[in-house]
Amino acid sequence: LEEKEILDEKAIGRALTRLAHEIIERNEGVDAVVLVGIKTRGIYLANRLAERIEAIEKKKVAVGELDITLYRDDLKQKTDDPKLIDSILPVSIESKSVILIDDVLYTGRTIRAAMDALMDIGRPQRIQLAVLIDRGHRELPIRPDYIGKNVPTSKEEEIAVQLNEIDGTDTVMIRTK
Ligand code: 3GP
Ligand code: 5GP
Ligand code: MG
Repeated sequence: LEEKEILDEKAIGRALTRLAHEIIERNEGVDAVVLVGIKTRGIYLANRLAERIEAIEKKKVAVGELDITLYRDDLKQKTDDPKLIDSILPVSIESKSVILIDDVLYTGRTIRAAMDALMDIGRPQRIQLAVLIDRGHRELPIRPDYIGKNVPTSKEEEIAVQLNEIDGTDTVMIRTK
């Protein structure tokens, strides 16, 4: 097992600060923006982005969360089909710019399920995607609008994201299994 750090605490902080500025610029402010974090670590990233955006714009930004899980209703079924299991959205997403936030983007299947769920909940004006790490290997035509860092990986490698809120440390590592 081999492990290499690709982002330390400072680098994660700088990436999030840049993403906050990019989100504000691309949306001409944040009046119609709702940040939606995906399951565990995407939610902490969404909260951190909201803090930064609020510090820059002096305005509150709504943060929601989606819990999407790999769902297998048939063990013989080989394909992983992620489904929404829970959502907490504090405001209506009707006509809003919803920004989905996840720690790692891989096949894109989780994001597809997240978009499906949002469309069932309301009719956002647009959906954008922000990820801390894009590790490649997309299986769907999905690309992020905001990227912390592009990390080309092999399928045997894994990105380990650790965040202070749950892991007690801020680091992103690449691991060879
Ligand atoms: P997260 O809270 O950082 O999102 O699925 C449980 C956790 O394992 C999630 O952590 C998920 O992102 C992480 N994980 C790490 N590597 C992989 C992977 O290769 N595939 C999937 N589906 N989840 C992974
Ligand atoms: P997807 O393949 O649908 O893009 O990714 C599935 C889920 O697993 C997403 O929530 C994504 O963040 C996570 N994921 C995929 N690959 C990795 C990885 O290498 N490291 C981590 N930490 N999460 C991953
Ligand atoms: Mg994730």
